[in-house]
Amino acid sequence: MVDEALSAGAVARRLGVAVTTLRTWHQRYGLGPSEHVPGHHRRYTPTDLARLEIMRRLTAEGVSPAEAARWARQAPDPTPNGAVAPTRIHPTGRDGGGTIPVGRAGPAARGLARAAMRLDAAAISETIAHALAASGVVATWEGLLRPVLAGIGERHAATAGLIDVEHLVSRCVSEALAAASRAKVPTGPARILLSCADEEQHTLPLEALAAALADAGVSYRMLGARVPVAALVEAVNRTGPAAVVLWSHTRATADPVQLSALLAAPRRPLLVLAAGPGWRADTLPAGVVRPVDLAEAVSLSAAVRDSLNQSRRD
Ligand code: B12
Repeated sequence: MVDEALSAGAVARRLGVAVTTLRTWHQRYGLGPSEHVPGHHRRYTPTDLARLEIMRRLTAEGVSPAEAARWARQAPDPTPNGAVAPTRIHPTGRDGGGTIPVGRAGPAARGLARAAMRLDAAAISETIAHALAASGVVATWEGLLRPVLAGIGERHAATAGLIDVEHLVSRCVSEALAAASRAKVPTGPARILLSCADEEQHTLPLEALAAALADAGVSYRMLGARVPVAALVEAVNRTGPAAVVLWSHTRATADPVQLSALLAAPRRPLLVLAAGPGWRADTLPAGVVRPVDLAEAVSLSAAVRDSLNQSRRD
């Protein structure tokens, strides 16, 4: 039993609720961890988890917490012989009437998707912050944020709904990535310029890149969303970056003229990266590089920064 018992943080992530919510359910309604190993914090058993899943589902459907707790406590033990309780719940009712598909992503992504459907900002933020601290930016982006963002996009495309979910999750992701960037501000001149293409509002991938660069000790300057080409060229001429990463998420914002303008700038950067699914490989001007993913964008940026520093030393 001890092997299957979970910490409060692990249970919160599986259920997609905040740890503070678990604490309240424990203190007010007696739905706490029952496994006690001397010298350790109490742990949640599969039976505790199953009761909490009932609590989460009923409160999400609008049942009062006191009433939901009564049902949860009375529920027959669903895990005879210590079998692990199922953790996959298909939200209904107040959860928004559906799920966000996350493919083969792990339990944290499923927890994040559930929290997103409930518009539970505290749980969303806590899940992301925990993943960033435990696994770093690149792994959190690929294993947690990307699957959930892509799932939201998929559901939105199929139903035209979930705009509230998309906005709330975007905001929580931005805040968490900004906090991660602030926690590790690199020293040295900012040699990498990050910018969205003109009229491009999808900034999250660039924000992930910023946080990953901070993690890797690479200084950058971030211009953010919707940068007109004249302003971009002006920024290049004023700051002389070694690399420019220009993000386009959709065909509508992927005008290759923006890339040509960078290549023609008086202080032409050593490297121009056309990042994002908007760009079409066959329309890119010669000399522009297209990264395949976040990790490659980070390593190309770090490499060009290093080669510039090296040539300045020689
Ligand atoms: C969040 C979101 C928004 C938020 C953005 C908030 C923000 N601050 O970024 C808001 C609400 C603003 C928004 C607005 C719109 N959106 Co939107 N949005 C999304 C959503 C759900 C996630 C975007 C994201 O961050 N994706 C990140 C990952 C999941 O994308 P990816 O393509 O898999 O990325 C991989 C590659 O690009 C590759 N890669 C290659 N090089 C590099 C380099 C780096 C650094 C990185 C990180 C990755 C990378 O690796 C990535 C994975 O890491 C997507 C769904 C989706 N699938 O992307 C829709 C989506 C992109 N949006 C869409 C649309 C239509 C819009 C709007 C036009 C809606 C409207 N009618 O107003 C506007 C566009 C406004 C504009 N002009 O830009 C469509 C685009 C369809 C299309 N192909 O043209 C999508 C696909 C949703 C859908 N299925 O309909 N959106």
